[in-house]
Amino acid sequence: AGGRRPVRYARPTLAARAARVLRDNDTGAVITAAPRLYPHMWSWDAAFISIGLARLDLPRAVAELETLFKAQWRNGMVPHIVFTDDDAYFPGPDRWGTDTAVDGPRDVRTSGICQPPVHAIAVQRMLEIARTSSPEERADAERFARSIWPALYSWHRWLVEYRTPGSSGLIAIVHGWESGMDNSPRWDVPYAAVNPGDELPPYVRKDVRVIGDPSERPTDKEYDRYLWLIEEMRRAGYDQKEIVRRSSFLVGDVFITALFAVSCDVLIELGTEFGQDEDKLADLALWASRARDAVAASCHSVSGMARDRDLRANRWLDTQTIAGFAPLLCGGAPDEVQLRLLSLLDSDRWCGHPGLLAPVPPSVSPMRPGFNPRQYWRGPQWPVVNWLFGWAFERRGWHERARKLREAGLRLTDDGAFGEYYEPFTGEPLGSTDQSWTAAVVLDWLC
Ligand code: 9YW
Repeated sequence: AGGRRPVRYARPTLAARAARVLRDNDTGAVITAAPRLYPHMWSWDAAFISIGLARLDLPRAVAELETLFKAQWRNGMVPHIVFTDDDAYFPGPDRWGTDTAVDGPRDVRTSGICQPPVHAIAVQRMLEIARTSSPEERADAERFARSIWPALYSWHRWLVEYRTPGSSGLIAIVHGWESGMDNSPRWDVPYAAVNPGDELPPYVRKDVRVIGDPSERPTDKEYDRYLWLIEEMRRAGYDQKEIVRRSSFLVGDVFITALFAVSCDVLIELGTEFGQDEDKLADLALWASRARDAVAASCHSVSGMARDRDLRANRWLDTQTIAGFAPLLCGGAPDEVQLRLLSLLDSDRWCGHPGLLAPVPPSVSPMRPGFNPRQYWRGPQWPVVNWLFGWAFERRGWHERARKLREAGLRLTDDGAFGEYYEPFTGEPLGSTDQSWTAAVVLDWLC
């Protein structure tokens, strides 16, 4: 990690540095999520990266999403990692063993799980940006949005077809990595039921070699469980129905469900503009409304916070984290609940905490027992999560709130280190530096 904050960059310099990070992380084939820690393409990172790139080089932004969607599985799943040849990251393609998966892609090697569906949002944002540019860029972006639409639709259809088991209506994940919030305390209860057997093949972590301070990363015990779930899936040959039926982890993820609802709305907007099939637009409308209802139904009666649901143990997970604000992303909760959530978000339990360097919502409330200001998804602030709330607030017409989140995000990141995540009180960048998606959202905030 990058140590203390030496300097505050002025905006033009910050923008130039962010652009350089994206250029430097470009292998020619993909823009890696981070230079050393993550030498591959990650699914939701690629979406954010394309948004940042759209300001710099639209064809490169388009190519990035095309590369991701070339790795889309034949059943519609967009995989969470598309591997490059670099072997500095574990688990790599051999450990995943998806080469023989029936639905896997040909020609590329990928992981066997997914990540949050933010890709439609990225396409729409790229289009908006291109429309402020030249007529050629505008036409290119429109051509791209039209051509990628069916792949986005089939990705959303996969989430509905394979990942909405049971009656909660929530989109289910089969691995904490699918949430994008790997070791969030959201998953502590369901992970406690994952028992890595003696049959877990041995492995050596590589992340802790790159990040000098292992306390910023998930623990070994957590990693055993992550690897065990992969082992289960691999044994099931990545047959989704089988995995959802049997894996030892199955959780309705309220944050993904909210993002899905709003991404379906965005796809409808794009599809309407580009004359896509009416039946498909109707599907998307139905999926969006079910997802929104599921998010609203998950809200705790006292706190108002949205909850994940452990679908194996059949119970709500009351752990309060940033994901509890999911209804603010997609709407659909009763006004009174929404107001409660907004005032909670502003309160000293979250953004209004007097000790924060910048009023960016931390991954876990600093007032919560177990809050850890340095460890990954257990306390630090993540600029991309801030971007998502800002984007959603803008879309919902809450311009002043969106502006404040943007300003706060820029205050957090003006050290120019482009940390993967930040210590909320000191603003120390943690995890990787020169993280691509951080640079990308900073670029979007600055333009
Ligand atoms: C890992 C790449 C990814 C993100 C995830 C984040 C982290 C990878 O990095 O996971 O090996 O721990 O949790 O959301 O996509 O930036």
